[in-house]
Amino acid sequence: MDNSFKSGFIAIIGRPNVGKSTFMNKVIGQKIAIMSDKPQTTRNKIQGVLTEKDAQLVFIDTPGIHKPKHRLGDFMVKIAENTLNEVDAILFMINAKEGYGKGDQYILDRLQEVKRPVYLIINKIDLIHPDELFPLIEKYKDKHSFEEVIPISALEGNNVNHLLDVVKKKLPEGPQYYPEDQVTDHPERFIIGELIREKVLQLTHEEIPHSIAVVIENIEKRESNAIFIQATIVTERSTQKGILIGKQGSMLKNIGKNARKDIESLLGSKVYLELWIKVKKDWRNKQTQLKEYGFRS
Ligand code: GDP
Ligand code: K
Ligand code: MG
Repeated sequence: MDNSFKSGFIAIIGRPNVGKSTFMNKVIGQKIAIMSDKPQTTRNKIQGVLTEKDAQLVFIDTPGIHKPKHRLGDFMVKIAENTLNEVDAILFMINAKEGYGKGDQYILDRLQEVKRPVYLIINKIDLIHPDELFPLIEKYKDKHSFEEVIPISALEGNNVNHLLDVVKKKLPEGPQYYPEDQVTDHPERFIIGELIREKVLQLTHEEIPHSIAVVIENIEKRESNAIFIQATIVTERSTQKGILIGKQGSMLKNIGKNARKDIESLLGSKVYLELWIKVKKDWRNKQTQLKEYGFRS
């Protein structure tokens, strides 16, 4: 019998929207990475820690790897690429429904220089017929020497435990990096900002989702166990500010209502959320603003 404790860092990479954050939350059993149907939802690196009796798996949800279009995009891609050489395993995730594309080739080219085991994770198998799986596997097998190919549905949970077993078995012996009750490396303040950003992503369209940042100004515990939070949504133009406020404030009200629910379940207490909107022209291209909003490389 093998009594050793195994541990390691596991990067999840793949094109935008293949389901990386969904997978991470499923594994951790808690919402620590926000999800939406918009590409570039995830901007920072987020670690999710899964601790078991005999192992600790530290998953790293990276921003998608893609060709950058502005400084923020540059920052996001750099984070994803730097991560690859520091980890013990890489999960390269694809969308079963979309199949092979240029975006995958861009990532596979980057993987050429990386000497780490790469697992091909075919996600969203709930969306395809089983017959479609084999040709898909054949297509990708030519492109890289994968450690193993594992089809899953991150949303429904199919085969996710099998994936964990396979990856765990091949991790090196190692220490428990984090206490067993810690599920993420980010402070609550960061996740609260992300949950607010997620609601903006889910409720708005076109250029709005990518043009905003959320700054948590204040978190205060008040008597009676309620938590009072003030946050600012930063946007690039006053027209965008108008959209975010909505008719008679309806949009902002909705963002606040939905975010508050998620924050309450994160913190386990009653939350009062006060949202403000501020315009900062072209913040995504300004180094000082990027730093101020927490994007440090
Ligand atoms: P990311 O950009 O790779 O982090 O992708 P997200 O986790 O944000 O997911 C993008 C979209 O795909 C969301 O709308 C998810 O609900 C959806 N999604 C993720 N995994 C699955 C899955 O296994 N099946 C289906 N049908 N949808 C999924
Ligand atoms: K997404
Ligand atoms: Mg994501």
